[in-house]
Amino acid sequence: MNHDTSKTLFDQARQLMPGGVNSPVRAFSSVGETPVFYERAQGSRVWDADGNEYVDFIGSWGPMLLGHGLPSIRQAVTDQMAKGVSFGAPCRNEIILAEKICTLVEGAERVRMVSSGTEATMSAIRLARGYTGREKFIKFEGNYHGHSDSLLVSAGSGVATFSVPGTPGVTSGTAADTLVARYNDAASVEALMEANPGQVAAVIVEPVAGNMGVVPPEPGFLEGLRAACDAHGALLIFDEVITGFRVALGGASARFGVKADLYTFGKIIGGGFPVGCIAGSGEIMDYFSPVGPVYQAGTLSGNPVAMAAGAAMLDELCKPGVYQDLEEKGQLMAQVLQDAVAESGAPCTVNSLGTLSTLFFTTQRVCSWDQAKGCDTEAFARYFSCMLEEGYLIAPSQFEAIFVSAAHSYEDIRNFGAAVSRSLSRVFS
Ligand code: HOZ
Repeated sequence: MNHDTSKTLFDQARQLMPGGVNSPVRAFSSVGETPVFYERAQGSRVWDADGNEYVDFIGSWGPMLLGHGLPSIRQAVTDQMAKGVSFGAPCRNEIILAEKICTLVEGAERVRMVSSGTEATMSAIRLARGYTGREKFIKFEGNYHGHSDSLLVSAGSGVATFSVPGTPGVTSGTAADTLVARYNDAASVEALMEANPGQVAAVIVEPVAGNMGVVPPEPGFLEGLRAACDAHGALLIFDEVITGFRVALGGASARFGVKADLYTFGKIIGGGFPVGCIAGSGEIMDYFSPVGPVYQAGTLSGNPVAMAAGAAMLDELCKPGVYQDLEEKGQLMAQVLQDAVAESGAPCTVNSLGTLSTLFFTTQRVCSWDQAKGCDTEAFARYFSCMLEEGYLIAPSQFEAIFVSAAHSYEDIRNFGAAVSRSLSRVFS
């Protein structure tokens, strides 16, 4: 495959942007490759600047749950563009999207729209602190909630990919209020609550971890968090930026039957546009300004074009059969990955939940960050290069998910499995 144009563009980009990118993981540096410069995308396919075609299993890191270039989203966006692109003022589209989210997510009575998942989680923590009058909060090692200061402690995703030890620029004072527990270990949360009595405002968790690779919750883990929060007067925040409207129409909360006090959503609720939101009960949400004292704001929050795209996306997701189709394709992905591991004899393990999967380069069962971080990331990098050469885009990191979309055909997924098998055989030959 020829990548000459991407290489030239990357050289230009590096002069103009740190590392040539606007977000670290997409630089491909951890897998020793030059990033592919996308030219266009449609359905399950992406074409790069050299004209190469790929089957896309990154899906813009989640929002392309139904594939690229959905006609209804394009139409909604075009219609709104003709009426105005940005208002910085209330508009009807905000109500339409907010109403859909409140109908679909149990316990969501109000939402605050923002422009990214990072903003959503950052604001949810601030809201929890304002509501409880407490300063500390608990997060899990290997979970990633975007890049706001207090949430970058022991984070997954790019922070884990580049082994960033603690980020310069985050003060020790800020980090001191972030308590870190072990994922899938509710007892570690209970211990932190007891060691910090009356001080913990919230526990924030990815209900299915997606940023240390995919790690589903063990039975009882989410229930344990709910119980610990109730016992100690803290709020439970589900960061559903990846899982929301993906693992079920009502998100991970609906899938596992555990309610949080606050939810954060992103990616999918913008249909590919920059949108996030915080959702919860009226009692808690009304602590946000202008009703309550917790300040939170944004000119682009509730942007009319992004709201139109998000509403069109949720309408698509509400059509009959969508989640059954997604679930079946996700199961097939898990199966072909397991088959590839068995055929190649590679020392790998597969984790999956619905349309989210990760091929871990370890023989251990992975249910915690300790186990995930022990993976052979060099072997992953060699596998990544083989898959790129095979024409597949997967996240350039061991600590991310393979995203299956409704636009993938069964054949796409079976062919992917065959490519994984060939790649693993090459890596471990
Ligand atoms: N937040 C995404 C991690 N799952 C990656 C996107 C990025 O960091 O650019």
